[in-house]
Amino acid sequence: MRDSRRRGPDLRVDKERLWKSLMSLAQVGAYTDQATGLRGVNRLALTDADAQGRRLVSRWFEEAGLEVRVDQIGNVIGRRAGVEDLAPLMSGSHIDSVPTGGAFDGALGVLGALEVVRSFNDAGVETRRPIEIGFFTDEEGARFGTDMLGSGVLAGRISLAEALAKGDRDGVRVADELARIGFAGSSPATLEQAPAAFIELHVEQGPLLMAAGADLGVVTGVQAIAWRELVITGKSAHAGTTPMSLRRDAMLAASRVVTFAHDMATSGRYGEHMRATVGRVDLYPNRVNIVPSRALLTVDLRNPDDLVLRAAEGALEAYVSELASELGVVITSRVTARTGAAHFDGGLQRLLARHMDECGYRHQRVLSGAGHDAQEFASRCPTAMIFVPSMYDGISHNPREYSTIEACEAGVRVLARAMLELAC
Ligand code: HGY
Ligand code: MN
Ligand code: MN
Repeated sequence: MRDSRRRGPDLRVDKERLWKSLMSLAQVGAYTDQATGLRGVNRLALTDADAQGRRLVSRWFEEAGLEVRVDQIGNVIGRRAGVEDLAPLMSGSHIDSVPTGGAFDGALGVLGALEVVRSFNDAGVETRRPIEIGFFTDEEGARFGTDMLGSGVLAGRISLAEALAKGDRDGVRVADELARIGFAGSSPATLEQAPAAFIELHVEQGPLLMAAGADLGVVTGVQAIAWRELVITGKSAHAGTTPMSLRRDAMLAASRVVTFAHDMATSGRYGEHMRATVGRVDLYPNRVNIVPSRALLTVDLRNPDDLVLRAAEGALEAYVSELASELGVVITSRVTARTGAAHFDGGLQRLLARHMDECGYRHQRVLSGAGHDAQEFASRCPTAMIFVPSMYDGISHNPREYSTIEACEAGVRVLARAMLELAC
């Protein structure tokens, strides 16, 4: 009898089937971007669009013969039994998106892992280890303010209670949204058994691989990330009658924070890779003839080095308290997300690089500027990521996000080979 546990050279992955799944999922939450006229994706976590995507991908998991479970934070994991009852090999990513998302961010990692399972099924592959593939709740953090929420709970970094209690800008809670969309699962949101390994496929969302002429990236780790929410309280006043010296202008304070953060990132004092972004400003009353009394703004700081990031955070906090007394406003600051620099497993990196070499793919090591679910697993098991090049200078969190079918196929082919080796 043919050895059903093929270690064989190459498994055929079906790039057309992969692409069809990617493009079908991209229709869920699709919108036309005002600025570019491009079709983008808006599947904010736990919205109806996310729920529709969840149901679609869960059905695909079932059609691929997976035993699907939903956990208490809404993570959805499909299990393919192994010949032996060993710790599973895991792969996956997210299908929630930012409001101006593209077809690939997260989706490629989930549907690429599904394509591996479909290819194993086609080839009659049996693996020693069970294989588990999944999508994790609110990886983006764009709605509830904390990124890698579902995978952070699963890996034990965030408590389930804390995650369920998180609210969006309208005060709608995670727990209520999970119940509303029917994804308040019952399976424990804990890794009772740490996976044997976790591998995530993802688009680079940056320019490095294309610039280097690389076909794929072996990800060395993820930079440190800290998100803050600042609330600035001043005093509303008449725009015409209030002398400049008597104002407590929340918008002026907010604008000073924006320039401080930008100058901090471009000064070189925190290294060449320091990043600072004020992505959200909510202003009140937000009317033409009233000095703003309240500004809520978010500050996203990132650096490859944990200590340097902490120093930058300290500088921001010190600036904010000086600014408050200078402008006569009150400023509160709350950390809403924080993940330290993550380092991926060296052995798995070498395994991925070997498979890329055997397939003839040019590759290079790359540190991820974006956060990923994989970094949560890195604290629990050997973890690695494969990057697929992003076109158009790596633009992402923008409908222009694009990777070619050949690049996606290359990523899935290496993922399949690595999973076959690790699961057999
Ligand atoms: O913000 C990030 O790095 C990721 O897109 N969640
Ligand atoms: Mn992502
Ligand atoms: Mn993203």
